[in-house]
Amino acid sequence: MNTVPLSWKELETLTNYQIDTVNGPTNAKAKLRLFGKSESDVRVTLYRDNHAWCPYCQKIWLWLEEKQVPYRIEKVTMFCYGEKESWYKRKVPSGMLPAIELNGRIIKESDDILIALEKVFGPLNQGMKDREVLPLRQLERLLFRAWCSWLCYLASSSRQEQHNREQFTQVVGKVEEALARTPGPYFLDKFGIVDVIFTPYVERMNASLYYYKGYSMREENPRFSAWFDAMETRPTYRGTQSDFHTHVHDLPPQMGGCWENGEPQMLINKARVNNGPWFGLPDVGYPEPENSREEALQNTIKHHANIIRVNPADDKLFDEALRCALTYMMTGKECVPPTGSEVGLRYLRDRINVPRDMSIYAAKHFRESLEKTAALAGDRQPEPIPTRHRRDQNPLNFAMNN
Ligand SMILES: N[C@@H](CCC(=O)N[C@@H](CS)C(=O)NCC(=O)O)C(=O)O
Repeated sequence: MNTVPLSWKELETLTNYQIDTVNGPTNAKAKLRLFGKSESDVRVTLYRDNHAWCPYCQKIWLWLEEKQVPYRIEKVTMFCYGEKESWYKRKVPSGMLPAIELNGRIIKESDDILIALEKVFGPLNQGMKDREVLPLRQLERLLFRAWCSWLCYLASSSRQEQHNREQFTQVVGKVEEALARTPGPYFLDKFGIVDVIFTPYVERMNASLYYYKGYSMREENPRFSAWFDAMETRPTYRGTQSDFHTHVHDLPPQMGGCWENGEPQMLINKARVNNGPWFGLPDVGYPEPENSREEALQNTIKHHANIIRVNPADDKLFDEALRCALTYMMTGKECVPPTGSEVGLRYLRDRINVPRDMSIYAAKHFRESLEKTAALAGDRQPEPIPTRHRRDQNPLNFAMNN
């Protein structure tokens, strides 16, 4: 039976999702993090990108969260989705991220930032220059380079593609050996700096190789799998963690291109990441929190005016279609959206950003509801997501009505 979409007021009564962005768990929305301390204790400002796409920023973010150092966050635009703020260029002329201001001094380059932070706040269990840490830092760069060689260059033949794959999996083998050297799931005896250093790119490798190469790093490597599981027990990591859909579409403009290999498994994985079902993908392994639908609803209600304004569909039509999708998400009752609204619903499905907009399970529910509701109207798809830039995600469009 078809259901009438709930009004915005009615939808509001279905969620009381709230988080304390300042003292609560790690989250992408915070502009200030205090961990129960006072604002006068803040000595650090982290400059990171608006969308939480920058891997080097994630490294610093995770470190500060793990150490519970009070800090401020200033968000800056990346070149691939908009124009760099002139106030930031005055501080950091290259515009590169991340940077920190520590006791009034600007520090750039993520490794130098970590070394400077360690000097003031102490190491995160192990120091950047420890004897055990240095070779693992080098191994992380080796893995990074093997990943880039496979993903970001067009293979001239299937033999070349196979060679690039083998080079990558050989380095993965070395990382598996390194993980096997300690009894626990982390790189060293306990969680520490090495895990933080590996996190951003391993997360991006897991997503991109699944989608562009049909290779599931997390599922095919037992030590990596255990490491991911262990990382996901940490609320700090969960707060910074992204999903496959976000990464596979944020990486191409940042990396200068990602090349599909066209193999059967790759095509299956690609269709699944783009069109769902999103539950069960190896981008997350911890059990779903009970309130993930409420989180998706709360964050959508908060920004609905902007979400409707930037959508290519007519505002009135899309307002109703969006409420249909949210009604379905919260009640489980199908709600047929207006004719012609499926493109707008899928446009939004493709632009939910994890963790910027909501956490991973909230996004899965929201994507599923948008797709399921769109399918009731038709099968037309929006224009493909751009790969050379992501100016469709320019934060200026969202700032206008806030
Ligand atoms: N070696 C630098 C690399 C930083 C880097 O490549 N940052 C990229 C983002 S991930 C950047 O700021 N690019 C300019 C932009 O995208 O606006 C570090 O470790 O901090």
